[in-house]
Amino acid sequence: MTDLDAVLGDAGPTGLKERIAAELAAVRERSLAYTDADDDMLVRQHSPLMSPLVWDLAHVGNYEELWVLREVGGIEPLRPEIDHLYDAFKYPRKDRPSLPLLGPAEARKYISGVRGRVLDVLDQVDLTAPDPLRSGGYVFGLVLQHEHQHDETMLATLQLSRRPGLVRDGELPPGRPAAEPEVYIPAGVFTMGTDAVAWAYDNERPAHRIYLPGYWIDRRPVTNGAYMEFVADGGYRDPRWWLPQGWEWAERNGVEAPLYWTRDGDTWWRVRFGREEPVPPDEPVQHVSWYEADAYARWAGKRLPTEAEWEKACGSRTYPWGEADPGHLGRWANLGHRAARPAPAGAFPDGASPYGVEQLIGDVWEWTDSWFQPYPGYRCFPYEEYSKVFFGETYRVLRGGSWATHPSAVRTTFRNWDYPIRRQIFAGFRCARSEE
Ligand code: AVJ
Ligand code: FE
Repeated sequence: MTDLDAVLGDAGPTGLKERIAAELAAVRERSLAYTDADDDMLVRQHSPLMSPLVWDLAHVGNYEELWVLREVGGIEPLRPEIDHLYDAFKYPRKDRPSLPLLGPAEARKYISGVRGRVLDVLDQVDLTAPDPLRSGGYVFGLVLQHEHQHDETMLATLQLSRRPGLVRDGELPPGRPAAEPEVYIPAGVFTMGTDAVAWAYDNERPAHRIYLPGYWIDRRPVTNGAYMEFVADGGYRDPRWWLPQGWEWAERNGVEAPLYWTRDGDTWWRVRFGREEPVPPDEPVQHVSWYEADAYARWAGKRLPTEAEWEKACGSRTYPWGEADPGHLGRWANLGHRAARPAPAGAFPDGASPYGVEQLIGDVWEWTDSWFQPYPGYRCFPYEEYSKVFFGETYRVLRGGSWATHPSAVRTTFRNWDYPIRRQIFAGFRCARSEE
């Protein structure tokens, strides 16, 4: 059971409330920054894969109203007539532009109204109450991480829009060559998942013991330069490397390189938030689907790691580097839209795990060879539509967060998932191989 005292920390409930209020302000500032554009940009459909940005903006407020105001605060619905519009299971993303959605100004007004009342609930709520939604401020962690996840989704939509000037970039540390490209993880049992991380989702629980035979794993994510060798070697034209459904997907969609890449002579270019630039060889490859990652791994005589292998390589700590909060010290990982790209391979030696595996957290979400399934002893909380309805053999698991992921919405045990054909997300991978 999560240790409440550890959650409350030395500053106790008051301190935790201050932290929650600060994080709520920070995430809202982020959401408003990503939607600080003309109305047409916010209401139009940039891709059938994505909602209009104004949908995400109001949806995060509606979600916050559902869980904090109604579920915990017992407050009557503010605008019950709009609930169905922002229920992610009612209307698929491609149909949302045609819905009578709140316009940008109305959406901002609505979510600001919700937030004002949420801060009142935060003031009154007892964070030491036994109720699992109140205890340790779980419900606030739920809405915080939810809004940050939609902010990352909005960045993927902004990238798809190819509109320049809307997404700021930033400085990143330089990369450095790797001593050894692979790390050996010896056979043995480790603890997967968590019972201790206060705001961990139900799919990260419970902590359970797993035995893994010895295996090798790449020290860093696969870089653009390495991926270019696969492309140059005809990787996209050789069905040997592809699962049949992956080969069929690539053929049907004319996939010949990672999304946003174009070739000009011998040079690969990419469009990044509306800017054309040469693809930097030393950055982790991004915007590849699970099928492309799997094909590359096979071409390299390797495979994708399972999520258990990925998590073990982190060393069974909240973060590979320990407990230190990634938000404060940028020396551990490239997170929270510090820059609008992955950092060069080798840029975060201090973020390495006890095994010496690097850049596990941040930069690019990493595809694993695992389907999104419940852990033994999984208990659904607080609702089925976050994890449970996605379990099965439809979605592949991604780990580690990307450059666009906020530090509060990622950790060693955090599990993301998506269709294997998706590549508009900030996803890359690293390879593994079994002991002979
Ligand atoms: C965990 C990123 C797959 O975006 O569908 C947002 C997160 N869940 N609103 C998603 C989520 C509900 C979810 N992923
Ligand atoms: Fe959502």
